[in-house]
Amino acid sequence: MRIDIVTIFPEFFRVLDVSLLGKARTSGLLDVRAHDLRDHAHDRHRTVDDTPYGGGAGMVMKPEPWGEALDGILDEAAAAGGPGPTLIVPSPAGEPFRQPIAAELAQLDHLVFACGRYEGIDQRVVDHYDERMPVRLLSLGDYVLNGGEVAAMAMVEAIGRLVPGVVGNPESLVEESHQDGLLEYPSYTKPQVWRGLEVPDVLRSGNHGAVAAWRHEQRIERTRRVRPDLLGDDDA
Ligand code: JCK
Repeated sequence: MRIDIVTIFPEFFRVLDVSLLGKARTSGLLDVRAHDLRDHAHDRHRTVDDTPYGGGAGMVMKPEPWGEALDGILDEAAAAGGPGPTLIVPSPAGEPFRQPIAAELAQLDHLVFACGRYEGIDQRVVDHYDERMPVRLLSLGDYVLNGGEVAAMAMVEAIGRLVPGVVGNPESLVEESHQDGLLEYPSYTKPQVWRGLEVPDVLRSGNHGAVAAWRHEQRIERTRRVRPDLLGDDDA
């Protein structure tokens, strides 16, 4: 999978070299490239923002550098042949990014992330590229970030680990795909007693049925406590 990221902070994405995805990158399974939007701003100060039409606080990202940067990526993809890319725009106004979307995007050959800053990107950039390629506005969650970079990083990690061969243990992915919308059970390893806290006896009983039942019970109890919405038990 090829992933292009357009941002005013390309160095931010160097952290991907040291994460889980590092090996997949060097082996060529994942080809992630960050591009500096300012390379496509041609005034002396490499300006990428301007004041909002209609007034209001803050600045908005100008469309021209985005047009030049994204056209460059689209032209290169077209020259290489193969399926065209999908554009992902992290946005507080986007559709919630959840596991089924990660799984869907992991099937694609080429993703492009447009990371905004300030109050976001001129809407015409989304409207224009929506006519040329699939475009997804996605939100990491219901809180406000300073820009799209942290959201893009989380999405790249969630999508990248679902690309076949990227995660070391495919059994973990199979187990995940059979998940039923409950939270996980708590995990324990050695030592048996740590700072006076014991591993639950049932986990050392050797009784696989009892272990499975206990874990299921724990999952339901945890979910009821912190995520009643997942059980349809919330009052939302
Ligand atoms: C992309 C710029 C900063 C901050 C104004 C008025 C709500 C607009 C995101 N889950 C997520 N939270 N935030 C983002 C995100 C934030 C971004 C950009 C993604 C580009 N910013 C910003 C405040 C406002 N708002 C009411 C926000 C933009 C994702 N994904």
